Amino acid sequence: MSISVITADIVRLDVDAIVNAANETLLGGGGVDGAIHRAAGPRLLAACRALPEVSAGVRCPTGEARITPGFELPARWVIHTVGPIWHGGHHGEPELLARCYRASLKLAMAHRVQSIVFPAISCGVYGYPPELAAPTAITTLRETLRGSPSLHVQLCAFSEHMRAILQRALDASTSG
Ligand code: AR6
Repeated sequence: MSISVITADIVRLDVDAIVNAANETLLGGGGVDGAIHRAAGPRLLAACRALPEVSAGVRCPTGEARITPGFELPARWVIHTVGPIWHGGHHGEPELLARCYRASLKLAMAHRVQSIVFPAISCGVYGYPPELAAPTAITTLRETLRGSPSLHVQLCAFSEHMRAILQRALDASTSG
């Protein structure tokens, strides 16, 4: 297992799976979700729409994940997960964020994915402070990846600021 930090537009990456920071409808949105839908083409929206609703309008509850093909993306799969909206940190946000990483990795492993890239789930529109999200992401990945030596995980920043935060959290987790 390896974890590294990169700066990139996630839709351009030629890996087995990219993770989408979606919303519970799975019908697209702004941020990385919008970019992924634009790059994957309309079949992605059709595939998402075809996923069953677990309650009215909800195809993926917060903290869970779903998988679709990547269609026109270089990535073979898109793993859609729904991060928590930040409400100050005392509404279960860290556990829900950890569940996103766990659920996404579990789906990846079930599909024999060997390379996967995560965006900074919840750190955009959903308002999760990156300094708090990064250690949770990395700790959860490390715990979940124990025993999966062949999986390559990349954390994808979309700005230098986010890259520095992710790299610092990764360095802290290896030196500890
Ligand atoms: N490649 C990599 N990272 C990106 C890209 C990209 N192309 N575009 C944005 N980011 P956000 P959230 C970064 O808002 O906070 C959507 O409308 C971005 O800079 O995409 O989980 C959904 O439909 C930030 O660091 O996701 C939901 O309604 C990170 O990705 C809601 O936003 C996540 O920002 C989800 O909000």
